[in-house]
Amino acid sequence: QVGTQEASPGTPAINWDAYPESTALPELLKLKNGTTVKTPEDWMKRRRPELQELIQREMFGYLPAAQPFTATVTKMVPDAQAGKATLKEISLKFTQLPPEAPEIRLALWIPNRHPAGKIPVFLTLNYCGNANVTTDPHTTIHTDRYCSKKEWIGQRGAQADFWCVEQVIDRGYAFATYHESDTKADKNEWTDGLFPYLKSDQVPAGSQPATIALWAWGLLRCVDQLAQEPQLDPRRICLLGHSRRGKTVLFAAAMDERIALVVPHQSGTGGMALSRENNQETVERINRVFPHWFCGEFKKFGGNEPRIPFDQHAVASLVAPRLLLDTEGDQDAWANFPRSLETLKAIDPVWKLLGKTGLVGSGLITSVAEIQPGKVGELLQLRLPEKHTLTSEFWTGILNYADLMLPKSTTP
Ligand code: GTR
Repeated sequence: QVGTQEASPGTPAINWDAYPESTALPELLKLKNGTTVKTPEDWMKRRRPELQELIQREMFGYLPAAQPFTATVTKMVPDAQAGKATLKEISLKFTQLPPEAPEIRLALWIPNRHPAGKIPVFLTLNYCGNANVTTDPHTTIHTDRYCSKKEWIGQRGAQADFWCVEQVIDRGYAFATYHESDTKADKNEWTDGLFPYLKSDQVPAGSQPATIALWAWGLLRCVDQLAQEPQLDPRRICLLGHSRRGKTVLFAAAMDERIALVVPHQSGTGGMALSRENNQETVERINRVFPHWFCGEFKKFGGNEPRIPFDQHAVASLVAPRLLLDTEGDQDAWANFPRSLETLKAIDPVWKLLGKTGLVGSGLITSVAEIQPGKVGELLQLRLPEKHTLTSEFWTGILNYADLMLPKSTTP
């Protein structure tokens, strides 16, 4: 089974010749065969697929193929959020998987008042159930899925101050979310969720999709649905996740070009922070404490970071030429915001190659007021005086950035 100690490839099988040591970051703009990447086409058609293959095989496991589903609206409330939004609860049931395979329960709030045209949407992955994200009394409470924080199971609005759904709605954005345990519980067990149905005999044990890949897969199925929603703008689908879920949204956006803006909030090791010279959470520790997040192959790099044939800059580079807003708290050292800023610097040449601005100046701003036309590019770190959490002030920055940088609305 992937993610267990047995799944780890183990030292004897590792041919370290295939993983030459380098403390410098592996080059992004060079193909495996040594050819320099010179054109946008070289990047998009040749280098990007190479890196996608590498990060899946060695770190996240292979993202399973999309699955067809039927989308059933299980609840529709036109005056949710005190009349400000229409709540749509949609069950995604996978038609080619056995009937006992769990469905994904997507909750979607669409603002009732918004500027003319199609509506942009923020999609998020939640920790303990859709009813947690808002105090809105209409959201269905589910208690049948795993959450390590037991007191939050079924607790309406437990994370309302964190998700700020009303603020998002007031700004004319839709808000969508699903509970991670629909696809995979956050623990080192592999019998629940969708893993039993999505693992593949074609994939080696050490590269089976691990938890983060399964969560990302679920988000991408939600994107399948959101892109079909007649009121929503498929060109303005934004993804936000916090911490382990920040790692997840970064991977999802790396794999799927439909994501216009990704916000890996305080994503740390395995997310925006480089693994090399990471003086906070090491690869050894993350693999030991959370053996189920990354695939078996990734275990061999614990204590061997210079052997990783890529680094997190390779994951983040796959978002090019789209928008990547790295939000950090300056009291959240564990997430390693300096090494995340290094990632932004390392990937900037890719945006420039694709004809984009990339970073403006150092790429770091420390207040929301600095989000102004011409002052920020597609790559930005917004670092606020905060701990390891999401706040209304972060949302203000995220929404201001989205207003400024997303493509303009398409008319319906
Ligand atoms: C920590 C873990 C981090 C981060 C965090 C979280 O314990 O070391 O990588 O993911 O959990 O998800 O809040």
